[in-house]
Amino acid sequence: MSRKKIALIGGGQIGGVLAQLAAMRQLGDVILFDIVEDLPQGKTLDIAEASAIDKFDVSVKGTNDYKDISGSDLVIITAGLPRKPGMSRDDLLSVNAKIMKSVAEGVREYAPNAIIIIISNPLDAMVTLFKKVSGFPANRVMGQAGVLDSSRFASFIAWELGVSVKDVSAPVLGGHGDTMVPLVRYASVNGLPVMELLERKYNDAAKAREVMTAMVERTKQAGGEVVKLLKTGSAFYSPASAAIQMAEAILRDEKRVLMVCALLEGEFGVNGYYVGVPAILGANGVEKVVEVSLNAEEKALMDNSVNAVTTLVADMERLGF
Ligand code: TXD
Repeated sequence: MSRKKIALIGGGQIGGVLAQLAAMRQLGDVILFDIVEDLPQGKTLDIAEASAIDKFDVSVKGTNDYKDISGSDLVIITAGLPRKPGMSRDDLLSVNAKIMKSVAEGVREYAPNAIIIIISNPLDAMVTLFKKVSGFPANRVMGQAGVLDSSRFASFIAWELGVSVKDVSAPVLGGHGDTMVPLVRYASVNGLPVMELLERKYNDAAKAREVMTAMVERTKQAGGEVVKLLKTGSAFYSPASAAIQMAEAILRDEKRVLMVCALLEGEFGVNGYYVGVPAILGANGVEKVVEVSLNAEEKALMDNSVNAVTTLVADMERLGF
């Protein structure tokens, strides 16, 4: 079996960590693209020079030329500006849309058969735009947000309950913004409902609800919490880990059920919009959106989040994209 090829578009904070993780997990040969001269070449040289220590023999190279992404099986896109303190993800819309359009044109020309994972913000709009400009089928164009948002929610639950985070599963659906929907009812510690464990811990249902509400709010604001601490730029280790989990599921055809920003065509009552939902990821990309029932309260939260996505997409269209 020949080695897979992974192109990373954007060689900034997330792009650099992606390159290192992809190499260390030997997912395939890595090509890191950026418009800044020498930056991707410098980062990849640095990473490759650790290959004797970390024992990987995939190649890791940098480029400023789209030609070098030819033949890629998978493309992960982080090109675009990150948030500064006080900015919302949506504030990045016009500048990042312009960048995403040029990236989609480059990828369409040189990697027409690749599966695409988009990370750039505002996520739901950037995925929509890439799909539109590239004309790629929906199964090959997706966004990363839910894996990270769910990991953040799971981390807070594990820390609160004093249990291994390996046992916590805590899905977050919806758009990648303040309206995201952490699904409390489906959060579990190895199948055991988190709410019940919290109620037993505090022996007080009201207190348990209060603690859960605080964790839900922290999850929604988790990106901003990191932005505020870093002062320049946004989270980059965890978004890279999240996208690598998706990449691995695809490249190794794992059929994992992960939270993915996928095009909905009727599922969850939504048609024609990219929204975060559970989906099976395998060799064909998004192989199936997995539907689960939502109760009235969850459905209202999901509708609210979908509304935020449709408004964002309308704003982008008004800007001429
Ligand atoms: O979970 C998620 N989806 C996210 C998304 C979590 C955190 C941050 N998220 C977003 O990812 C963030 O808001 C940004 O829009 C992207 C990338 O974040 P990163 O922290 O990596 O930003 P950097 O370090 O500024 O890197 C962006 C790189 C930088 O090197 C630019 O030179 C490059 O993008 N860039 C381009 N590359 C290719 N082509 C073009 N046109 C281009 N323009 C800038």
